[in-house]
Order: sequence, then C-alpha cells, then structure tokens
Amino acid sequence: MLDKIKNEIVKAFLFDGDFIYAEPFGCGHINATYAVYFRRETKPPVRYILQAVNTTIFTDPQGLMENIQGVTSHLRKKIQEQGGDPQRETLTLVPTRDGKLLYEDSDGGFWRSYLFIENATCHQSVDRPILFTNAAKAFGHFQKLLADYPADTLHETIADFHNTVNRYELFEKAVAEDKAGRAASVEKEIRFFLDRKADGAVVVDAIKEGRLPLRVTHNDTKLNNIMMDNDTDEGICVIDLDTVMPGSVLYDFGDSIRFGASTADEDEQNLSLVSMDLGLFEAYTAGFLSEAGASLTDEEIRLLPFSAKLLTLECGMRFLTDYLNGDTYFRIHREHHNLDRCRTQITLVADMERKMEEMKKIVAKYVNRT
Ligand code: NDG
Repeated sequence: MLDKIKNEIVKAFLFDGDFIYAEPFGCGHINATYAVYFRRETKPPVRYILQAVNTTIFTDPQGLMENIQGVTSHLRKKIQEQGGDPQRETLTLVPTRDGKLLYEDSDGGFWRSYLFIENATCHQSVDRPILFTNAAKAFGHFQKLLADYPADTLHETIADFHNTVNRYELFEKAVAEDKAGRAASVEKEIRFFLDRKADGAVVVDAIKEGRLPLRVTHNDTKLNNIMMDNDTDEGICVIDLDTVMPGSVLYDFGDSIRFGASTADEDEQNLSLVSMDLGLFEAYTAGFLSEAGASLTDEEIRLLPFSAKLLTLECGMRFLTDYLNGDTYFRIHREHHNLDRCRTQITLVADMERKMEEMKKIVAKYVNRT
C-alpha cells in the first residue's frame, strides 16, 4: 500500500511540497491511517494525515464526508467566534487537486486527508487522572458546540449504531449461524450477554418513548479520539468524526468510561489487571458535568452510571459477535484478538455492576442543580 500511496494517492491531493515518505499511523480498528511527509523549499517539512475509508463499514462515503464537512465547518465558525485557533481545535480537510473531499483510487478505494495537528498526542491510556478530566471537558464542550447543529441534515453513517436491541439481534444471529465454528468454545461468554438482555432495551425504549432526548453526539468517545496538547495536557481537538450522528449523550459518556476508566488495555489478556477505576470515573464525571451538566435532563443524569455498563456490554457483545462471524469487522492483530477484547469488556461490566452504587454517589456529588 505504501507504494500505491507514493505513486498514486498523494499526487491526487493538494499537498504542499515534495513527497518524502508515508508510514502507517495510529491505532484505529476501522479505517487505514497513514502520515505522509513533504519537503518544502523555504519552509520546514510538513506532514498530513491520509486515510483509506473502510467502505465495507461506511457504505456511503460521500454522505460520510458531507457530515464531516458540515460538522467541521460548524465547529470552525464557533471556534473563530470564541477567538480560538480552528486549525488546531477541529479537523481541517485537505481537498483533492480537483476540489473534492474524497479521492477514488484506481482500485475503487476512497481516500481523504486532514491537516496534521502538531505538538499534540492521542493517549492510549490514562496515566494521570487530569488527562481524563480534560478529555471529559473536551467531549462535553464538543457536545455543547454541536447542540444547535441541524441534526436532520446528518446522514446516518452506520444505521442503528448504538441500538442495543438491534445489537442483541445481530449477536443472537451470529450465535445461531456460528459461521466460524467457535460458539461451543465461548459458551460462558455467550451466556454472560444473554443474561443481561433486558439492559439492552433501557436506553432504546426511553428514546422511543420520548423520555430521553436525541442530540448530535460523537458516538465513539474513546480517549484516543481526542488530541491533547503536549504542553498543557488540554483536550484540544476531537477527532474521528465518522460516527457523528443523532444519539444519546449517554452513548458518549458511557463509551468514554468503558475505555478510559479501565485499569488495563482493551485487549489485555491478563484479566486480573482489568477493573473499572472509581477515581478515574470520578475524574471524567467531574470534567464532563462541568461542561455539559447544565444542559442535561434529570433522566440523562440518572442513567449516567448505567450508561457506562451499557456501552461496555454493547462493545463486548460486538467483539464477540465479530469473533463468532470470523473477524470481519474489527481489525485484528492476533488470532483470538476479538475474544480477548470481549473478555476485558465482560470483566469491566461485572466490576461496574459491583460498583454501581458508588458510581451513583459520585454522579450525585457533581450534579449542580441550582
Ligand atoms: C471502533 C468502533 C467503536 C468501538 C471501538 C472499540 C466503529 C465505527 O472500535 O464503535 O467502540 O475499540 O465501529 N467504531 O472505534
């Protein structure tokens, strides 16, 4: 792929300078991401992000790019109004030489590019609680900036993305079909999810019955989807905007806790290292409620602790579904990778169930209803 990038793809984009080299970049499970480097005559070298969109998953890449353009333009305007630096605080698309946002290559692959945000890092884990508080503030702020975005203009890039009732149906289908012949070896894991099927309907039903509002949400709020400033540790830019769609704020809060409040990596094989850290839960809750708290309804606040469990349950079930289907969705780097990922999520769900009352107390501590 690096040859193809050099010989074809980089020539299609409006990059500044002469191509030096390209290298794989980041840790995404879905798209293929590269950094591409350019030499310039009178200015320092520059790099860009180049991404091959996974069109098996995002079947409407044009619609996807319309969303990203719409959302980043909206953010850019607000950041400018507030005196911020839009090239640092939101993603900036680099167009192709013929003015498009996507380049279709000679094999039918779709590519896009962003300016590289320098002097900032995507952290893979929380080594200091302040990072997590700052991530929470950034996601809360992102939510606030998009509160007046016209939601009906957004394409639904992945239908039913966090519809946990639907996710249960897909899971039960994968168990019944057992395409990869693995179901018998993971009976215990399958049972864990089936035992919690009722949880899957809680948020979906509340949205359907109008007890929870739909908002424009990010829907994939892992810690590594925020760039944090290397000098100040502030969360400066929310990235991976592929799943920005109408959703519940609970999806964003819950998914952040799932990933960032864990004491171990998402694919840790030693499960005795995996638990949900209440201190990190508190760090995130404090930051998130300080930014977004005032705009949340009582029902949203009541369900925040449960949402952490729900999103972890959903993600674990998605990993197991993919394992049963033969690993066709998430990129894997070793044979039972999806099963390892599923097991960490199960361990976290069980730990959250034990700690639910304490999580509720922490939320109550930071709710400011004056
Ligand atoms: C990917 C998934 C996200 C999931 C995460 C797990 C898509 C588009 O991997 O939903 O929670 O690490 O499926 N994104 O980012």
